[in-house]
Amino acid sequence: LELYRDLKRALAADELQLYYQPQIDLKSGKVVSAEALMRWMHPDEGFISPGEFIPLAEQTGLITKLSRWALKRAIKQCAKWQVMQNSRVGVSVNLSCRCLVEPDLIDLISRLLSRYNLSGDYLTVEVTESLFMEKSEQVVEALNTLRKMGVKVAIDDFGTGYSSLSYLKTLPVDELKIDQAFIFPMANSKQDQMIVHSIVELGKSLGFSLLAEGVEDRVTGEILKEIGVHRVQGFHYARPMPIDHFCAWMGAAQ
Ligand code: G
Ligand code: G
Ligand code: MN
Ligand code: NA
Repeated sequence: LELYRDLKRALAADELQLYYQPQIDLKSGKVVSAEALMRWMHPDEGFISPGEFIPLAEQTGLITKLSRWALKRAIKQCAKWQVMQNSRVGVSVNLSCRCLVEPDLIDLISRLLSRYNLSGDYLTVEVTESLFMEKSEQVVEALNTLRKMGVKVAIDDFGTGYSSLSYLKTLPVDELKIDQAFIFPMANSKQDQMIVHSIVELGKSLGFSLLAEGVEDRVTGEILKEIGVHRVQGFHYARPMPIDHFCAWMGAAQ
C-alpha cells in the first residue's frame, strides 16, 4: 500500500523516466526504432523495476495514467528526433491490455501525433498475446483504428502465451516480437533455432515483420540474420539507456 501511494505520487514528483533500447534492422545494420521502457527512481528505495511496479499499477488501475504519460513522453521524444537529428527512428511503447480499451486512449494517441506533428507510422504499440484471448470486438476495433492512423501493432513476448495460433489470421497486427526465452539459448540449442526458424517462416508467410529480442551475443545475431529475422534488440547491441545516453550512443553508432 505504501508503494501504491508512492507510485501515485511518482508521476507528479518526476521520479519516472523512459529508457530507450535500440531496435536494429539486420539488413542495413541501422537503428530503425527504439523501445521505450519505464524506470522508477524511488527517493528512498532507489531503483524499482517495472517488473515490480507495472503489475501493481495494473492491479490498482494506475496503469492508465502511466501509459498516457509514457505515450506522451515517447511521442514527443520521437518527434524531436525527426526534427533535431533529421532521423527516421521510430518508437515502441508497451501497452497493458486494459489500457487499449480505455475509451479515449485512441483519441489521446491521435491528438499527441498531431500535436507533435509526428506521422503515425513512427509509433508502434506493443501488446501481449493475452490481449487476444478474449478476442473482444473492442480490442479489434481499437487496433484497427490505430492501424488506420498508420500506427503499428506488435505482439510482445510472442510464443509464450496460451493462445492458439488461430488469432494470427484475423487480428490486426504488423509485427511479432519473438520472446527472449527462445533467443537466449539459441547459440547452443538446435531446438531453439528450429523453433525460432518456424516462427519466422510462419510469421513471414502471414505477412508479419519479425523481431527477435534478448540478443545477447554476436553468434545469436548471425544465426538470426541467416534465419531471416528482420530486426533485433538486445544487450549485444545496446542496453536500455536514459535519453541523453541514447542520443550520444546514436551519434556514435550512425
Ligand atoms: O525494462 P524491463 O525488462 O525491466 O521491463 C520489465 C517489464 O516491464 C517488461 O515486461 C516490460 O514490457 C514492462 N514494461 C516496461 N515499461 C513499460 C511500460 O511503459 N508500460 C507497460 N505496460 N509495461 C512496461
Ligand atoms: O516484456 P518486454 O519485452 O517489453 O520487456 C523487455 C525487457 O527485456 C526489458 O526490461 C529489457 O530491459 C529487457 N532486455 C532487453 N534486451 C535484453 C537482453 O538482451 N537480455 C536480457 N536479459 N534482457 C533484455
Ligand atoms: Mn516490450
Ligand atoms: Na518482450
